Amino acid sequence: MSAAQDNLILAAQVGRVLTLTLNRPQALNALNTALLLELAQQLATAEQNDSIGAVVITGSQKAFAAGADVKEMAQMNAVDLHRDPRVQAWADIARFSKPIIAAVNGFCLGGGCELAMCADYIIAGHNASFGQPEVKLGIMPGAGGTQRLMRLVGPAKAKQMALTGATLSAKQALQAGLVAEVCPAEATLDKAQAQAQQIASYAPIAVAAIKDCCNKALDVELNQGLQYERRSYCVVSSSEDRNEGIDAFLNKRKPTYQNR
Ligand code: DAK
Repeated sequence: MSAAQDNLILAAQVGRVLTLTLNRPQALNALNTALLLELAQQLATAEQNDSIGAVVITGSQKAFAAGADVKEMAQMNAVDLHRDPRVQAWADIARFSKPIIAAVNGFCLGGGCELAMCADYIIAGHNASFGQPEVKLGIMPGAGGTQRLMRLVGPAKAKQMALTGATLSAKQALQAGLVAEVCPAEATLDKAQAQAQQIASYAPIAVAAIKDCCNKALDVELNQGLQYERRSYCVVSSSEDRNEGIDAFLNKRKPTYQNR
């Protein structure tokens, strides 16, 4: 049976925002290969769809995702790992060019935490808990957990989390810089969708360049990053939407962006 037939991802577009809901409630949304491939496929389609300006990824009230699927991983041998299709799916998810907000309630562990960190930022419900418990299974984070945690929360917290497998509460995750905002669990998705609609209402060329430049800052040293930003700024400034945005401001009207 194909992933699409399983409905492992529920997709719903409202306005310019696509919400993708992880849908394996019986396994606390554990990320099996089929689910990951379907998620990557949904994003690939959204990438080409100009009517989508931003994406929200969410799970259930109980779990954003409790990690990679341990039952599936238990069946994988070294050859399977060598040919692991999840690797490409993770890379595709991470390089999606439009903004993604992760709306996280409940367990956000292992690969679940890694997926949330692939988003541009995380909005968490009070009941959310974050962790990289792979070490407790004799393995280690395999989808960027060590690298992204180090950049988001710094060495002390990142190593404490990855080496002990301890979880952070939503409040602790906020203090550590892992999440952008904490709210009541029942408000998480609405809040993420509202912010995604706001972002999606802006000029797509500017939004994509901001995401790209912010990500670049994680890869290069300051001077290179500043040069990259300068070039991007010039490209964005040559867009028609730049003229529209400034003209709309000066004439006290709402801009209408054309993605040009
Ligand atoms: N995988 C598969 N099934 C899971 C699961 C998981 N990660 N987490 C939970 N489930 C399943 C449980 O087995 C149970 O199913 P049944 O036994 O009823 O069939 C059901 O979900 C409900 O779980 P519990 O009964 O355990 O629920 P509790 O509320 O008591 O406990 C829990 C919730 C989240 C504390 C507990 O389920 C738990 O500790 N889960 C495992 C958390 C974990 O260790 N996560 C890290 C997994 S390793 C890679 C990319 C990524 C990764 C690796 C490689 N490459 C690209 C190479 C990532 C690795 C990981 O994430």
